[in-house]
Amino acid sequence: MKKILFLLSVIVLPVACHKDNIEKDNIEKDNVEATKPPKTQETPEPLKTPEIMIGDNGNWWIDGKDTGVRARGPAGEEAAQLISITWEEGKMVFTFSDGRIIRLEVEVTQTPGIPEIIIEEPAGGFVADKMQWFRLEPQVHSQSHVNCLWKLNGEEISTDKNVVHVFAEAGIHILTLIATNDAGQNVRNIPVNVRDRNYSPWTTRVYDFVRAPGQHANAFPTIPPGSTYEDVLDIVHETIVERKVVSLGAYGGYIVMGFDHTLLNTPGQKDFLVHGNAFANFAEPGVIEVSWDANGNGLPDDPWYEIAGSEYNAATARRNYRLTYYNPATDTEREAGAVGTRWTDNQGGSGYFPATGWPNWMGDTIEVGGSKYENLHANGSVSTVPFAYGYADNWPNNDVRAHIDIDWAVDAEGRPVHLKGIDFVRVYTGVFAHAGVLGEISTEVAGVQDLNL
Ligand SMILES: [Ca+2]
Ligand SMILES: [Ca+2]
Ligand SMILES: [Ca+2]
Ligand SMILES: [Ca+2]
Repeated sequence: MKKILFLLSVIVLPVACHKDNIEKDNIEKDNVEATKPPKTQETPEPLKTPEIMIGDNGNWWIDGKDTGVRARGPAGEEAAQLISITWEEGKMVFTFSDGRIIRLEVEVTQTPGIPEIIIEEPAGGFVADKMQWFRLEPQVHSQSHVNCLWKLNGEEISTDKNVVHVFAEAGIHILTLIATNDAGQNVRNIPVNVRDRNYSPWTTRVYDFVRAPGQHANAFPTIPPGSTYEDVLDIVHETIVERKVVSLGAYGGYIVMGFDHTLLNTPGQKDFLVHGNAFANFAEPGVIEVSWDANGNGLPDDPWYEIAGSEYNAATARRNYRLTYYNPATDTEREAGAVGTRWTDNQGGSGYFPATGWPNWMGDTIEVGGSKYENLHANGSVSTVPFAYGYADNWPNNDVRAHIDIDWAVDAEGRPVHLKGIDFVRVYTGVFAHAGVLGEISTEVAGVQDLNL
C-alpha cells in the first residue's frame, strides 16, 4: 500500500488570498487546510494534524500560534508556493517553490475530535501468509470513549482495537478499521497481501506427551529403557508424523500436537479428525481439546477449549478431575498384598487400577486430569460402545462420526467459544476403565488430519 500522499494542491498558499483588513487575531483560514504530512521513520506521526495558516500579520501560524516566521516576501510580492511539508526530528519542514525552507518546532497536542488512528505500515505494505495468524495493533487516540470495529472485505470480524485474523485465501484483502467516538468516526482501509502457501494436512509437531500406566507402558511406540522425557518426545514425534499409533495409557494420558498452519474453523463444516485405531465396538474414547496461539509465541501455552462431544453433559461426567497414579515399584504407601497401581483423585476417591505397566521415564507419580466420562461397557464383555460423537479413538477413522467441528469447543465454564482456527490439539484418555484381557481403556492417536486442506 502506498502511503497517503501529501496533496500539494490543497496547500498552495498564494498571498493574494490574504486579507489585509481582517481584525487583529482573526486569522485567515482560506486555502490553508493541509492533509496529514507523510511520516518518516525518524519521527512519530503526530496525534493531530496541525492547523497551518497565514495570520493577518503575514506570519505563519500553527495551531493558532504566531511562529514569527514571515509567510511572504516584501509587500506587494506574491508568496512563493509551498510545495511540501515533511517531518524531520520533531520539526515541520516547509519547502517553497523558490527554494526557501522553513523549519518550525510544532507542539502537537491532542484535541477533542474524532479518533486518531496511527498504523505503522511496513515498507511495501502489509503481507501475510495464508492460514497463519495476522496481527495488527494500531494506536487509536481519543479523548472520549472509542469503539473499534474491524471489517474484512466489508464483513465484521472484530470489535477489539487490535485485530488478529487468519486468512483462508491468498490475494489482496482489505481490512477496515472504524474507530468511533462522541465526535465522529475515523475509517482506515488497510490492504493486506496474503501469500499462497502449501501446507501439510497432517500433524507436523508433537509438543508434549504424558503416558498413563497401562499394558503398553513402554510400547506403541517402543520406548527404550533409560529414555529421558526429551527422548520420548522425539520418538513420539517421529511416530506421529509417520502416522503411526501412539498409545496414551489409562485415564488422563495425553499428547499435544500441532501443525504447520492454523487449522481453520470452516463455517458449517467439520474441520478435523483425530486418527486412532478404533474398530467396531471397541472404542477407547479420548477427550479432545483445542487451542490457538493467542499470545503469538508459537507454543501451546494458551487457554484450552474442550470439544464438547456427546457425553459432555452426561450426568456422570466429571469436570476438573485430577488423578494421581503411584509407581508400584516405588510406592511406599501401597498396602501389603495389593494388586495393581495405586491411585488417588481430587474427589476423595482411591484404589488400585488393574494395569501395572509403568512408563519408565515418568518417575514416582503421574498426575493427569481434565474431564472424565463413564465408559459405555457392554455388560462386562471386552467390547466398548462408542460415544455418539466428538471424541478420538471412538469411531473408525473412515467413519464420518469421527469428524470434529471446532464449533463444538467450549470454555472452562461450558460456554461455546467461536474460534477462527486452532493451532494445537490435546487428546487424553477420557475414561478410567479396564477391559479385562484387553487391558485398560487407553486412547490411541495417530495424528490429526485437517479435513479442509
Ligand atoms: Ca467448522
Ligand atoms: Ca484404541
Ligand atoms: Ca502460545
Ligand atoms: Ca488402547
